[in-house]
Amino acid sequence: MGLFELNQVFPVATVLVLALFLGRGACDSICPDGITNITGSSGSLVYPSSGDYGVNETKCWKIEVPEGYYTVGYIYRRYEIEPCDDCKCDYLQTSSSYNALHLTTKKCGRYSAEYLEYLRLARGPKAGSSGRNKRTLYFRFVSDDNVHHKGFNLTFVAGSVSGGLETYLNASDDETITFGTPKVGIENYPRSYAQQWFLIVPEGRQIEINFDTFELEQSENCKNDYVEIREASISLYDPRGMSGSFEPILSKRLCGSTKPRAIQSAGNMVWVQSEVTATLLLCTRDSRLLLKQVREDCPSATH
Ligand SMILES: [Ca+2]
Repeated sequence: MGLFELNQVFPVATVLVLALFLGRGACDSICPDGITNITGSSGSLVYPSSGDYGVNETKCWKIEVPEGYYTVGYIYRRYEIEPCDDCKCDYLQTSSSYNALHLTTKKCGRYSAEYLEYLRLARGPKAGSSGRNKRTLYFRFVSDDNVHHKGFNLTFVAGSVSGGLETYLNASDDETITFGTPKVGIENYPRSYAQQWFLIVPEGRQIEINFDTFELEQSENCKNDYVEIREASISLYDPRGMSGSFEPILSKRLCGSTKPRAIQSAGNMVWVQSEVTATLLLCTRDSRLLLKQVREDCPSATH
């Protein structure tokens, strides 16, 4: 229905906008005022920065996360866009493709910050994503000539691939746990292998990870073998499962043979993903990480 309405309504606007810009030799009708580029592994998109949005606006943004990540996940912290039937007054559109951006479903509505926070807790750290193997996400905001609201505020984070055997490790007070690839120090790690570890310490405590041995194949952007580390969470929506692939990043992909510095979490749960591809050529030995629970009164790890 939304798309049908879009096709009915937009040809007129398209002709007008094109006519305006042909004279200046510029641009297209999707984002006539250009695109604001946002790059990084996480960040926010806020519009407007204060007050209400203006009249007859068309604003566009492009979010791009670094190579090595799988997708862009996002969640709204503020969402106040004039509600109308089929969102034909003011609206927000999202797409991983620029050319399809103006054709995607128009979204509008007003949701309290408390409700959005409830959704975040219930559903986990993302409301939407750019899709599989898409590191780019576009947003397009359009307003009409009356009734303005406070607009939107979203946070985004690069999403990672998760996979392999899941291992859950709990540490009690001041306990140190050692874990790593199979038969650490005895054999090379397997040639095609993935594993994820969920590290859990009592609430109110943090986790410190120290690398004892670290020797993985070196590759550009660690595209072959790597270890990456994020905070982890449990969603109210599915309390059976822990996840980490869209949580705050504690370390980007790590590879090579330089031993990484200690990593310290903010929360009491951490996700560690290790992936080794079948294209492994170098003869590498093992990687081992030490999980050490941190007392609240311990000094911070060096970053
Ligand atoms: Ca309006």
